[in-house]
Amino acid sequence: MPLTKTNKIWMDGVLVDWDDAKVHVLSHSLHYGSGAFEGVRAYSTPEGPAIFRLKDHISRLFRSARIFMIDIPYTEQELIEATRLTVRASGLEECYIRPLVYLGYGEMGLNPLPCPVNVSIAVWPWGSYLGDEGVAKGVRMKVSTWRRHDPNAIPTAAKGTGMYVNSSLAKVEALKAGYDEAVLLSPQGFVSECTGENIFIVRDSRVILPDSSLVGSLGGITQDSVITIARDLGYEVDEHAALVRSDLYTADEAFLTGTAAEVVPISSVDDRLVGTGSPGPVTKAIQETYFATVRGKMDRYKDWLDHVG
Ligand code: PPE
Repeated sequence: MPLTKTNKIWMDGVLVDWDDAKVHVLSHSLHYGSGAFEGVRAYSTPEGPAIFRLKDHISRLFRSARIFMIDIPYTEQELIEATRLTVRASGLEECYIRPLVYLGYGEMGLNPLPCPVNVSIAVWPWGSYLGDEGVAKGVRMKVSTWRRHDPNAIPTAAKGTGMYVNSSLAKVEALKAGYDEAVLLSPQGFVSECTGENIFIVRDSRVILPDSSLVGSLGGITQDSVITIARDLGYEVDEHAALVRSDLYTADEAFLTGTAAEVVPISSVDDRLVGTGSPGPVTKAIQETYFATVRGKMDRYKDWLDHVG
């Protein structure tokens, strides 16, 4: 589906028209994948549009940049304000937000250090990433033949643009084989994460997820929110598990989490139904609470909302 254009994109301190948000073909990041980005969402709440965990996303952007030795020429607070401004300018009640730090046109060659650091923030309306049916009924997963990154080949704690070549390979493989999404194993064979989401299983009402340092998965902000929600709902959470692919086949329930995807049940993995194949009670309770939280209906989690003003 083509993107729905919005009014303005923030580029290096100014709001420019959507059609004018262009970069030079010799931008370093275009050639070498040398950039960092975030995915954030704004939701409609009873008090107007609010951005979910904006501060945490902007902090992660700065951590990603630090890992790549990219010096962002703004403060965290400035990018928080710029994000609010861009959402306000869109006039949208709900949108996806894509802050991007990229190296621009300057010198060619692998050394990124001499290149100018550019920042953009774009917003657009984006429905359920894995489809409304996926959110309601669950998605069909395939364990990818592609492995997730080795943290000593590429730093998995960063959300680096170039790293997503791996995710795209896995996504295309899964789609071509007739599945909705891929789950990737770590180089050592443990369940790591999906192409753009973290993964959880449920067994005997315990909520279990891979240890992100062990398996090189991104420390997801949705994952973190869901861990808190699950504990508050009274479930025991094991966030340091080492899961192998057969744990996915034998789980009572499984689901994935991400800003774009939100909370999505998994109906099958490699053609084995997870539980009954329909979303289970723990997944449903967590999903329902997550949607109520992001839309400002849960007082307990109001601190996670950043009102656009
Ligand atoms: N793992 C990966 C590889 C990942 O890209 C994301 C976010 C997550 C886990 C979940 O992180 P969080 O959003 O903080 O809960 N993926 C972003 C980009 C997705 C895309 O396809 O583009 C997102 O969800 O915005």
